[in-house]
Amino acid sequence: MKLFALAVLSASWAVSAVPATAGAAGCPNEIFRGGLSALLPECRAYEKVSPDEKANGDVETRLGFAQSRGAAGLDEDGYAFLSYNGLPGSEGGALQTGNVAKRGGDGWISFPFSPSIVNETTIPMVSSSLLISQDLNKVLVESQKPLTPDAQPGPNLYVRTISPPSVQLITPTPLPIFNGNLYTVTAQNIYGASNDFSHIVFQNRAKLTPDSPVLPPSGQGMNLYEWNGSTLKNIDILPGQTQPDSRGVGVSNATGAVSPDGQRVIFRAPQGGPYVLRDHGTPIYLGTCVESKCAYAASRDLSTIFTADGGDLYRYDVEAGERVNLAAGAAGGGSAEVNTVNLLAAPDGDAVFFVAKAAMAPGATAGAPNLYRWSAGDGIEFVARLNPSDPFVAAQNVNAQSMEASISDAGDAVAFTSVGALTGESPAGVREIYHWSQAEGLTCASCNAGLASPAGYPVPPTQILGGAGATILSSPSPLSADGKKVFFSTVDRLLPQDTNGKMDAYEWVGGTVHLISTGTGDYGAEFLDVSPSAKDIFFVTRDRLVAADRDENTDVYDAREGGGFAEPAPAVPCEAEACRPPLEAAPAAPQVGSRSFSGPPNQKPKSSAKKKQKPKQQKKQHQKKKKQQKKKSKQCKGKSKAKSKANKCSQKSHKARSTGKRG
Ligand SMILES: [Ca+2]
Ligand SMILES: [Ca+2]
Repeated sequence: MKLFALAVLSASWAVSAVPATAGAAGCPNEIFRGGLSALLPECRAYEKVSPDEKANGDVETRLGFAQSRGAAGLDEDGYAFLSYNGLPGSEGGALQTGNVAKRGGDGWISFPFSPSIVNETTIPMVSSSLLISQDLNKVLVESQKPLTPDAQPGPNLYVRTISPPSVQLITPTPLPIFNGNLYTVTAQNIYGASNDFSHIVFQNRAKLTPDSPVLPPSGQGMNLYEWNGSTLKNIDILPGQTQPDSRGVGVSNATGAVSPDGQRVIFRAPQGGPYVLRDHGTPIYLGTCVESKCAYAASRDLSTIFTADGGDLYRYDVEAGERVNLAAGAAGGGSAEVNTVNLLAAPDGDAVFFVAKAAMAPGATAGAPNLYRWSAGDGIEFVARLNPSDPFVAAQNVNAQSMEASISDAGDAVAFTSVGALTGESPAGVREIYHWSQAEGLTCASCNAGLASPAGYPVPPTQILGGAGATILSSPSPLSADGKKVFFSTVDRLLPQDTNGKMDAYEWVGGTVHLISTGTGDYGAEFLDVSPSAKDIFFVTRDRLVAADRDENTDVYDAREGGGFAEPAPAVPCEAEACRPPLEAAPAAPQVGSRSFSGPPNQKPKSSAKKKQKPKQQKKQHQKKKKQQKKKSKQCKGKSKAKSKANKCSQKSHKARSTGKRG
């Protein structure tokens, strides 16, 4: 199959560096740190990531999906997000559409990538974005509208490249339509892809290859398919079988089911059987799991596989073909009682975090859910005594999000949630996010020490593990790759300057917490994701943090280290829009494709109950805020005459409270 150019995506990446200018306060980007940005730590400055024109829709709305999130991927200058109404010029038009924003010299530019969902026939048109590459340049999409000349009519899967624009068909025959598209692929059916998207593994009940069994649209069993860049194969044939097993069990792409080179794929054998690794086409059984009682975690390249099986912890070295019981002897002859729900492995496979009831290291309690770290160099170390209801102990390991834990690249630090009051800084039952590192021990990153009524950590810190791609629906990493910073949202007031009583995004580093959103916004903010270097911290808010944000819709923001864009000084300080940051230079025209939007009127999604769409209450609040702003602006107008900088009016003292090392 050939690559076909996509005329509608004619734009290409155009990224140039922002000039650095020495500033009075020591930040090279001081001239871009006006307004609310001046309050940020680490020379960060606010940048609006989502575009001005959003078809009067929100971005990053959940749209009824449980884990509908954007992703920073491995890109330092990009972010993938969902727009509620579709950006002008997007093919997707009406409903939820996927977009990638890239940072240019003058601002962020959005590239919509969702295919058309225009209903051209009596059959419901299907279009969904299923997986995005880590470089945010390739997207696996399903489209009922043919995107290439070689596509047969019907729902097909395609790999769409954003820049330079191209699209490639990967299904030789369309997914059958039966009773409303029951064969349709969802993000949960995607096992993953190689880094370059030349290998894509997904499951579907449809018979898409000659050797695949015919399965009814619903019921037991799945066919497991691998696209290898040119052909589609059924890879669900296990040793001793001549027919596809047709009962492969999904392993989420978020847990890294496909190696970066596409040569290794991990999946589960029939209904709770052992994990099976396909290594360069050869299936290898990875244990003797009974029913659903086993967990796995792997190095990023799938050369090291950890399994918790029968109370023990195993490490399988794929190159050597060796399987070692890491818990043998550690429990003093008895069973280690290793928890079979979750394992969390370091990307290089040299460390793994696990829970076990046996006391295997100093500090552990026999019979309790002890969180341990095993490493090649240090053996088994005790980390913390978890609560039995904590996600790492109890949440089914269907994907990386459910365990609510994240590991550093070197495997020497972990961030996780617990309701166990592990450091005594919050009442039992309040969920907090904890940080543990070999060097610093256990610390509560989100605890509200010394302040009354901690509300706890309200949103699960979810993550992208070492998989080859992150879905659009995947989730943020609460821990920086170097393991030194934790990011989260909380309604707790962790700093005196957080006065809004609303959720805000925070950064924890070295025992100190910093506000990343303002702490004073009417609507508050929610953390989304960080870039691998943690230079970019993405969050969503309805509050306007830069002058260029003129709408009541939610926007994705980046609190970027050394960031910010040039804003010309206003002609008259603190006049019409008093006390707001200076106006930003006109942004470059959004590169949303070369054709204008001409779809049908926007439709309401079926699952609208959970969406954040300007509820009446919020509208009222906004009107109230407008009045307050007017009032404040008058007050400020007076003050501004005495001030040299217009934006001083909105500034407040922002000294970070050092919480020190705890626990
Ligand atoms: Ca707050
Ligand atoms: Ca806005």
